[in-house]
This record gives sequence, C-alpha cells and structure tokens, in this order.
Amino acid sequence: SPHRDRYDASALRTAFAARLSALYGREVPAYTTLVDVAREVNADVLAARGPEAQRLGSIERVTAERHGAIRVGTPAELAAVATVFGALGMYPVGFYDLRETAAAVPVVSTAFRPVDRDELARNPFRVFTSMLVVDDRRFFTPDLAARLSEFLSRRTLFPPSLLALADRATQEGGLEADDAEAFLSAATAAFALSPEPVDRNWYAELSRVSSVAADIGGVTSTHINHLTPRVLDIDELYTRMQARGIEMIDTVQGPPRWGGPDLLLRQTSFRALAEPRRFREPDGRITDDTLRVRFGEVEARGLAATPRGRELYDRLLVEPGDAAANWRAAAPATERGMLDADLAYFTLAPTEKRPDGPPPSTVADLLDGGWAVATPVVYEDFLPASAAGIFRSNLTGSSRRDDESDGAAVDLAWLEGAVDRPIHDPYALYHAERAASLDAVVAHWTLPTR
Ligand code: OOG
Ligand code: NI
Repeated sequence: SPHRDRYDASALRTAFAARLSALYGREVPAYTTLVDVAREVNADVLAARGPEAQRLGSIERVTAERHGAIRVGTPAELAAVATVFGALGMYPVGFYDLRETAAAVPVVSTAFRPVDRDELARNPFRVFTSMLVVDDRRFFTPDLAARLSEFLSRRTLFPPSLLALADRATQEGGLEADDAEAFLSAATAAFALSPEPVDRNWYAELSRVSSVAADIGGVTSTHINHLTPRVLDIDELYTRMQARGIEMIDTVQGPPRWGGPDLLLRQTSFRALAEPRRFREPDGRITDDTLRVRFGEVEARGLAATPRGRELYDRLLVEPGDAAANWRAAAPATERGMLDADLAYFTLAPTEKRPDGPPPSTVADLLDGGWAVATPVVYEDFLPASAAGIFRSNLTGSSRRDDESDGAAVDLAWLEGAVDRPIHDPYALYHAERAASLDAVVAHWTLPTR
C-alpha cells in the first residue's frame, strides 16, 4: 500500500523485544513454558488481588516485560551494542563489576534500557550487557590475553549495514517500514545462536579460566544468553515450574516474601540446558556435541530502593537467622512506612480537590492533608549480588589465577569511554523522577516553596 508506517524508537523497541522472544522460544523451548506459566500466574494474581496487582506496572506492561542478557568481548563490540540499542531508545544505566562478587566472573556490565517513565510504560525492555575484561591479569595470563584479543579483533558481531541503519534511526528519530524491517531482522539475527563449529581446544582453554570467558571469546558471534519474563508472584511460579518437571535452582535469589512491600528484585532460574553445538576437533573433524551455557530466568520486581533502602537490603541479605523474621524486625511493613523512612522512591500526584487547612510544608503533610497521593516507583535495574547468584548457580566456576597481579582498573568512567556516551546513574534517575513529581504537586496547588 502507498501508506507506510514509520517506526519510532519505542515501536522499534517493542518489535525487537517481540522478535527476540520468538527467536529465543524457537531456540530454547523451555523458555516458552516459562512465559506461559508466568502469564498464568499473572492472570491469577490479577484476579485475586484486583487493581492492587498493577500497582508496580500495568498488566499490559508486565505481560510484555522482558530483560535479556548478552555478553561481548571488547570495548568496540560494546560500543556497537550501544549503537544498536540507542536506535531502540535504550541507554546504558548503571555499572556492575561482576569480578568483585562471589562469582568472580571476568566481566563488567551495564544495562541498556529506556530512562523516561513514559517510554518505560510503552515497553520497558532492558538488556544486561557484560563485557569481558581481557586485560585482567587475575584471570588471563599475558599470553592468553594476547591470543584472545587477536581472536576478538578478527570477528564482526554486527554487520556495518546494521550499524548504519541504527545510526540513521537515532539521527532521524525512527525508520520507515522497509528500513525498519531490515534493521529489525538484522538486529535479531545478530543475537541468534550460530551454527558455526566451535574450536574444541580454544573453547576448552578459555573454559579453564571461566565458562563465561569461553561463552564470549570461544566463538565468533554473540547470542542472547537468556530472556527473562516478569512475574507478579515468583514463589507461585517456582512451585508451578517444578510441578511441570522443570528443575529449578535451589532458591529464589533475594529477600523472602515477608509480608511488607518487596524492595528491588527477586529472581530465580532453571538450570542451563544442554544444547546441540558443532565442534571442530584438533584433527579437523567436525563433531556433534552439546554445551550448557544458556538458561531460563524469571523475576519479580519490587520498589526502587533509595541508598538507605539498598543498604538495608544488602545487610538483610547476609544477616544470619530467619530471613523473613529479620525483614519484619528491620523494615516498615507498609509503603507509607517505607516512604517516611526514606527506604524507597515514590512519586507524588495532586489529589482531585483542594483540601482545606493550612498549606503543607513537608511530604508527610502533603499526604496526611490530602494534597497528594504517593505511588511507588518500580525498580528498573539489576543487582550485582543477584546477577552473581544467577551466574554462579548456572555455570561452572571461574578460576582466578594464583597470582598477585592487580585487576585491570576498569571502572564507570572507563566504561563510559568504551561506549562513548554517558552511563546514567540509576539513583539519579529515580531521584529526578521523585523530585519532578514533587515540583509538579507544589506548582499544581501553587504552594509556597521552601
Ligand atoms: C547476566 C547475569 C545477570 C540478571 O538478571 O541479574 C542477569 C549473564 O548471565 O550474562 O541477567
Ligand atoms: Ni538475567
């Protein structure tokens, strides 16, 4: 037809998330089961709890909501990822150093996601993106690092035509239908598992350092590692998946259900599945074998914690004793209590009718006097402890070398240089959202500002 639809960034993002989901469902059939069970649980929670079930996001948002995980080898590859995701309205947020966690994985990570509340409501697709730190001598000898860098410099994860379309989409705020189709199919294909044979010796050598190093640097392409749906009752989902005979990891990572508002994240997964892969043996023969690197993961999202809330979360995560009892002893059991204690972020919105009484001067007065209502802000990011738990429970361990060398000094500023754009601070985003909502309430009632 002569009329062609234009795809803006959010339409591209929504379409890309759906295509990736279809691809991953074909590659990992248990993912489809997980999505089905998550949808059933969400429908049941909605029926049982009514509107309260949608307090942290509409059922439409939650049903479509996914996070992906990908892993790349070099700063240049990470910059290319940033270009592709930039066209989808996804920007790097947060810095995670997985080398410093109990899992000791030789990567640093960020998450690409929308940053505006409206864009998050349209489609909150986010991708946890890890980059191998080849120069970290605690993991790689100088000799192995040199060969790994050479191997990585010879591969192209994203064809130049895909990056050119991404640049155009970013500059022009979207793509016409034909270009959008070309962009979406090339972008999806870049994350498909490659049929290329895996070099047996090279993969084995890297596996001795870390299975993540082998997954990243042992092959000539990248792939989606997992795609994670969001569920409203993760304990119920865990039970139902086990009832279907799917072997889950031992626990749900994060705090237990304790009776008060959930902070941050709870995640669980099922074990890496053995997938058929072809290998090139040292004598040149091509053989069929399997690899276990990908897995199924699911998550429940709670309130975005303030720095104080995060401190509490981290402390309670390692506190001995009954975890639920520890939470009940240490945390307020209501949203209002969380707000008053500055443990979680909330936005304010003006009420319908101007109340009588003196103009309020604190947030508590605004709420108590009927000037404003508070809505919790959902956590949109990740957690190093949870990520490490997921890495660790699903993969064979990493081995740091018995070597006194220092780790490579890879920090947030370094990563910003690698992606060639600013990396947003998650706290700054939540803080700005809260502050803007307060300003809007003050302006709405023309209250004197303090
Ligand atoms: C990423 C692990 C982190 C999460 O949900 O915390 C993650 C990976 O396995 O590459 O996805
Ligand atoms: Ni994940």
